[in-house]
Amino acid sequence: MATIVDFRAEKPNWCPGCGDFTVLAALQKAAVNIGLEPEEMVTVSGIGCSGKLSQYMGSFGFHSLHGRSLPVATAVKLANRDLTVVAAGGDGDGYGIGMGHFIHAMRRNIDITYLVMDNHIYGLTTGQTSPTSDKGSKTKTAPEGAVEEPVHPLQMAIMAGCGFVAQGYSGNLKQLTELIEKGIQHRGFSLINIYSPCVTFNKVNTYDYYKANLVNVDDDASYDKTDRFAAIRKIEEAEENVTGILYHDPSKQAYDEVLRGYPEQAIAKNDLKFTREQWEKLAVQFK
Ligand SMILES: Cc1ncc(C[n+]2csc(CCOP(=O)(O)OP(=O)(O)O)c2C)c(N)n1
Ligand code: SF4
Repeated sequence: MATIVDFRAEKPNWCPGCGDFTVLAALQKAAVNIGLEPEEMVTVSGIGCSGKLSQYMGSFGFHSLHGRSLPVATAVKLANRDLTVVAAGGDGDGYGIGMGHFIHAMRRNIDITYLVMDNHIYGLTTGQTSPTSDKGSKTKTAPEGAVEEPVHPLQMAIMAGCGFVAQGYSGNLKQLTELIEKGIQHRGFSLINIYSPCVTFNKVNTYDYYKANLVNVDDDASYDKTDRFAAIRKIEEAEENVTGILYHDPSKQAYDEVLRGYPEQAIAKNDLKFTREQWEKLAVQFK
C-alpha cells in the first residue's frame, strides 16, 4: 500500500509560506487515505505557480498549457476510465483563459476532481489582476484598483449543474484533505476552490484575512448541502468567505456512464497489435 513518500516527486520551489504547499500535502494525504497507488492516478495541471502541482505530485502527471488542464484531463479520463483524474491550476488559469472549458466540463459531468488554487492574483507572472481579484484591489495591472466585478466560481458551478461544489483553505490542512477525498470519491465533476494565499504578491487576501473572515459550513449541523438555492444564499450571505462542502448531489450520472457505446474496458488497454491480415486490409485503403 502506498504511503505519502510514494506520492512525493520533485521538491517544490514555491516561495516559503505559499498556500500551494498545503494543497500538495492535502492531495498526497487524500490519495493515501483513499488507498490509491501512484500509477492509478493522473494529476493534470495548467500553467502558473499552481500549475507546478503536477510536477511535484508523485502520481502520473501532465503539465499542459495555460487554461487547458480540463480538456487534457477529460481526454485522460475518457481514454482510461479506471484512472483517478485530478486537474489543478490557478484562478487565472481556470477562470480566465480556461473559463470555457470549466463550464463545459461541468455540463458534461466528466469524472474529474478540479482543484483551483485561488489566490486572487496572477502569481507566476508577478502580480497582475486575475478574474477573482477583489473589485478595487490594487495590482500591477490596476494601480488605481480593479474596476471589474470578480467572477463567482462557486455560484457559477452550482448553476452549471456541478454535483460537488466545495471550498477549502490552505490554513486548514485537515479539512482540505477531507474535501479532496470526498471530491475524488464523488462520481462526476467536483470543484474544490481553495483559498491559497500568494504571500509574495497579494497583501490583502492573506492567512490573517482568511483566519478572521472564513466560516465553515461543516460546523453548522442545520446546513443542507443538497439544497442548491440554499447553497447560493449561504455563499452570497458570507460574501464567499465560506469553507466546506457547499453543494452535493451524487445522483447525476457521469459522462462515461451515459455515453452510448463507451467501452467497459479502458480504451488505453485495447490491444493495438495488428494481424498481418488486418494490416493488409487497412493498407489497401491508402494505396
Ligand atoms: C496562452 C498563454 N497566455 C499567457 C501566459 C502567461 N501566463 C503564465 S501563468 C499566467 C497566470 C498565472 O496565474 P494563475 O493562473 O492565477 O496562477 P498562479 O500563478 O497564481 O498560481 C499567465 C497569464 C501563458 N503562459 N500562456
Ligand atoms: S508567487 Fe505567490 S503563488 Fe507563486 S509561489 Fe510565490 S507565493 Fe506562491
